[in-house]
Amino acid sequence: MAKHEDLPIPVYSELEPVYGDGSQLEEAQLRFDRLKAKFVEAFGHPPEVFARSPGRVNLIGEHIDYEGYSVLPMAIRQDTIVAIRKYDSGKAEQVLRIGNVDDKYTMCSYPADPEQELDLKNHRWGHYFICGYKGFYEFAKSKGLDVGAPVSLDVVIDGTVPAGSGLSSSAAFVCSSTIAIMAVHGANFPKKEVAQLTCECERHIGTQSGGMDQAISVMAKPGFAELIDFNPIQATDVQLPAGGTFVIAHSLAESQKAVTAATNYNNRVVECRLAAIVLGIKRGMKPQEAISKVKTLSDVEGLCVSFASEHGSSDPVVAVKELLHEEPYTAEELEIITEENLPSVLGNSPSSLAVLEAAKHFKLYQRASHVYSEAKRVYAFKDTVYSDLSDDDMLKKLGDLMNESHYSCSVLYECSCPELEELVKACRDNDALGARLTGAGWGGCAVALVKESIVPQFILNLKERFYQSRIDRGVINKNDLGLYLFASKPSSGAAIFNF
Ligand code: NG1
Repeated sequence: MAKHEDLPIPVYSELEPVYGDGSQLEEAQLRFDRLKAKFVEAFGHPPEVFARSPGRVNLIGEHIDYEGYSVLPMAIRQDTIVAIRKYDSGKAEQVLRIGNVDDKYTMCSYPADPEQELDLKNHRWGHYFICGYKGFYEFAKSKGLDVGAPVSLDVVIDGTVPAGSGLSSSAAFVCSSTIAIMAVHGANFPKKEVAQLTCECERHIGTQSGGMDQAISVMAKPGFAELIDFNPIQATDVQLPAGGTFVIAHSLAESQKAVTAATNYNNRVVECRLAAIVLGIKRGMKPQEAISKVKTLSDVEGLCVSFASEHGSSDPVVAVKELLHEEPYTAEELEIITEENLPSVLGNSPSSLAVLEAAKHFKLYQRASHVYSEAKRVYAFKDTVYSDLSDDDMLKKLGDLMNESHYSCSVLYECSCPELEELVKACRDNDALGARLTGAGWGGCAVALVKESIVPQFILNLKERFYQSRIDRGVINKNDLGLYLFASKPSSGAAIFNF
């Protein structure tokens, strides 16, 4: 039997296989009807095909996917739906018109040239569609597929994953767009290839992202979290223990990942790369060899483990503690160690140059300690789920691992913020077994593991403790609370709809 990741994106003629039945199905039907109506209103024709891809919550394994380490997310029910039609405008210039059911996002148009560069200084919401568009053509070219000359596309988007929330609204958008573009061109690729190509093409937005969000959005299965491995991408089902529920709570601080990339997300990617190179050199690699061969901390894990074993341990963090120093590194010191100027160490990539320009110093010790310890926690989480502990002990252990992960994100990786700290504390004070920030951080959501029997009370308590004052101050509307605070079950992955 073909492996799950080798199968193409499923194509359905009805909504049930994805949205189940009951109120969720009704809600989905309304959204598809509204999307279609909006499409006809905007373009005077119905769409040819629809695609959807979900957001995700990462249960554990933060900021390690781009270092090559496995992560453990699950898809949530909130998703992005794309309606699309392709046509030949008959003119020399073909155009991509991208509308949104939410009037806040005004119609964007772009030329149909797949080689176009995105104007990153002027961030527009439609840029995420263009990431998928460019990715589709790049992939087709790399595979020698003939997908014809670019023609015009009409598109309308409907997204329910809250933006800047750490729930991967960007990946839901990029994946559903890429899949819609693929479907309207009559193509369908294996899930693992769609996961890989969507990860690469989202980098056109300027973040040096890992592949977690796209992989789970494309490969999720209802009822399971997935252990996602990279190089090659694969997903292993993880059945979560009965009796526990994951509650997602928004800190109401928006995490603007693309806009703050140089000081936040990409900064950490660069710090990890520098930490890996320095560790390689300290373990005997020639500086030039380390610069050309070492891309991630997983590349030098073997060297760190062999160092640790000389000190009676198997933990790479031992090497970090001995070989790196705790005080932040200056650019000058790193240039002496690497015998090279930093821009060329980082291959002069524009996004890395922006990081170097913005950075005062580099916290290599702290970032590497986080990555190696977090990578271990992911496996400890999975092993706990498969252990023969009683349900109660298992849930307690999982909660402890989540708490440790949050501490590491907050103190070593410094990707939390005051609102997330307040929220995580409120979750723990209200009997969550564990709580942590989820996703990139610097705002966005926390995820809490809560005993199923107390979920309604937990939600009420959190409303009182964290949200009420914000409702009173008008930060959010009380009727919208359900968008920011909800329990979530593992949902389905990407799909194409031909009605
Ligand atoms: P979010 O929180 O969705 O922006 C980002 C990255 C992930 C991963 C996490 C941190 C993208 C598309 N996603 O997720 O790959 O690195 O941060 O664990 O950049």
